[in-house]
Amino acid sequence: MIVYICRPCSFYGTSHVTAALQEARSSTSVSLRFRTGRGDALLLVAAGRTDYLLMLLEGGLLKVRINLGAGEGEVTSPSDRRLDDLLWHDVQVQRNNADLALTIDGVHVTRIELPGRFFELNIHYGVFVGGMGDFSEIFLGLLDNFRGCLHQVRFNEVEILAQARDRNAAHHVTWGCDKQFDADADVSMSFVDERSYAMMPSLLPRVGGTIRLDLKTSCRRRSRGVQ
Ligand SMILES: [Ca+2]
Repeated sequence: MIVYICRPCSFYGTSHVTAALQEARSSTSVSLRFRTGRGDALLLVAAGRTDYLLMLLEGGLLKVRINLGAGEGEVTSPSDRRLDDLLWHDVQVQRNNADLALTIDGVHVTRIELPGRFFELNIHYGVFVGGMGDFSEIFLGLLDNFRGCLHQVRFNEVEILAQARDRNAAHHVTWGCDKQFDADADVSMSFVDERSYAMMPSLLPRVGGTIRLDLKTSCRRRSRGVQ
């Protein structure tokens, strides 16, 4: 028996994890824990040629969209409880044939009945977590990659993160929940390579303005600075 050691995993908005998987089951069980400050992001997709199961954040709520081949069913977490608050949240999706239940933090349960007469979720391309990389066989809309921490991501019996770490199928992630996700406005910011940038939308009025900042660098080349 293979025993995977489960650790949280940090995603930075360009990260994703994959698990090659082919199966056709009439029941599905997905669970994960996440924390993020972003309200719109892809969490997980299990992709077949026409079937799929998609979990995403939209406006701070968690949505599950699933297509077993006869059209899409969708279930959303309670609208009075945003989940993009940087706290850990537990998500469980349990499907038996047409009956789908979404449970948030062990207490908030939402159920739907899925359409159709056949209830196998046919997965051909595998499971993608946090983003889809170059995968484009099915189009599920334009979805931002996840940014934050994920832990205990389980699709049926597969521990996705731990398996991906051992099989080199984790891209641009780090292991452990990065302390940058706990940083408040008083903590200084590191720009770690030439692609790093910070964006301040709508900060400056059209007539101009001033930005003040303290800078510490060992780089002697001139950067392009603020545009
Ligand atoms: Ca199917």
